[in-house]
Amino acid sequence: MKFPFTSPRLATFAAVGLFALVNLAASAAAPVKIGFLVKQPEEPWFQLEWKFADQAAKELGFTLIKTGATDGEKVLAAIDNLAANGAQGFIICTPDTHLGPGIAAKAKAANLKLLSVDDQFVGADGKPMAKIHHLGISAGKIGESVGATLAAEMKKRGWSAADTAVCAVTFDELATAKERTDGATSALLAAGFAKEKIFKAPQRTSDIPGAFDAVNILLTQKSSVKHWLVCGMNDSAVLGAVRALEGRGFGPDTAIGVGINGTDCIVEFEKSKPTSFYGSMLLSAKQHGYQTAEMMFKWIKDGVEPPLDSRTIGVLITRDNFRQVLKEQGITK
Ligand code: FCA
Repeated sequence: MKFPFTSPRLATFAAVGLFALVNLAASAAAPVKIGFLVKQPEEPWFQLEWKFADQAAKELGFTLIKTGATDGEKVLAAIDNLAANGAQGFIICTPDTHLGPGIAAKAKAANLKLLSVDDQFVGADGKPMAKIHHLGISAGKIGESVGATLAAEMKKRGWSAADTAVCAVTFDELATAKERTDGATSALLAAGFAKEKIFKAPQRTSDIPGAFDAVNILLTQKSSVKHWLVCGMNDSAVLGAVRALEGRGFGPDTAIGVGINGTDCIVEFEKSKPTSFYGSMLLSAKQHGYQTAEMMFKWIKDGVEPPLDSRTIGVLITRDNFRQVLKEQGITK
C-alpha cells in the first residue's frame, strides 16, 4: 500500500480536512457570546426583551451581553466591545433605523452575525433592508385592531360623531410606528369615522414627554372637541396623551386611548380608578427576547440560519383581563 500523502491531491484533501476539523473543534469549544442592544433601555418593553433573552441564555447555555445603545456612537462602540470580547453575533433594536447600512457593514467586518428586532433597518435608498434578518411586529394589522377597538368603544359609549375626534400620536420617521398609526386610522375610517376629524400629534421624541408635548399642542388648537379617541405607536405615546388630556379635564368618561406593547401600561392598569388609558395591544416580549436570542444561538452554534423576516401579533388587554393575560405570558407572577 502506498503512503496516502504521496499524492499531492490527497495531501491537499487531508490538509483541508484537518483544517476543517481543527476549525470545528475550535468553534465547538468557543463559548457562545451574544450581544443584545436596545435603543431605550428605560422602557419596560426593552427590559422585558432582555429578561427573556437572559432566560434563553440560562436555558441554552450562552453568555448574553446587554447594552443600552441610545445613539449611533454607542452602537458602534458596543459592536467594537462585542468583537473584542469574542462574541459571535448580536441582536439589535437600533436607536435610528437609518444607521442600518453602517451597522451591517461594521458587523460584517467584525465577523458578527446580525439580527434586528422591532425596528427594521432602512437602506440608503429609503427602503427596508430585506437582506438583514429581522423579527418585528405585524404593525399595520396591530394598528388596525387599535382603530377597530376605539371605534367599537365609541359606539358602546354612545359618543356622537359630531362631538368626537381622533388624536393620532405619530412618529412617522420610524416605519413600524407609521404603519401602526396608519393602520389605526384606516380602521377608524373603515368604521365610518370622518377623515377631517382625525388629527395628528407628531412626537419629537418617542417617549411619554414627547407625546405629552405633542398632544398639548393639539388640544390647544382643538379646544371644542368633547370626546377624544387616542392611538399612538406604543403605550408611552398613549400614556403621554392621556396625561395631557387629564391636564385639560378629560377622563375615562370623555376620552379613551388604546396603546401597543401592553408591557408599559401595567402601572396604569393597576391604579385603583380607571383612567382614559382603556387598553393596549399586548405584544410578545418573549418572542422578541427569547426567540431572537435562541435564533442567534442556533445560527452560531449549529449554522441554522433564522428566517429573514418574522412577524408577531398582538392581543387586546384591558383593566378587566390584564392580570390573567400577563400571567399566562410569564410577564407577571
Ligand atoms: C418599537 C417601539 C417599542 C416596541 C417595539 C416592538 O421599537 O419603540 O416600544 O413597540 O417597537
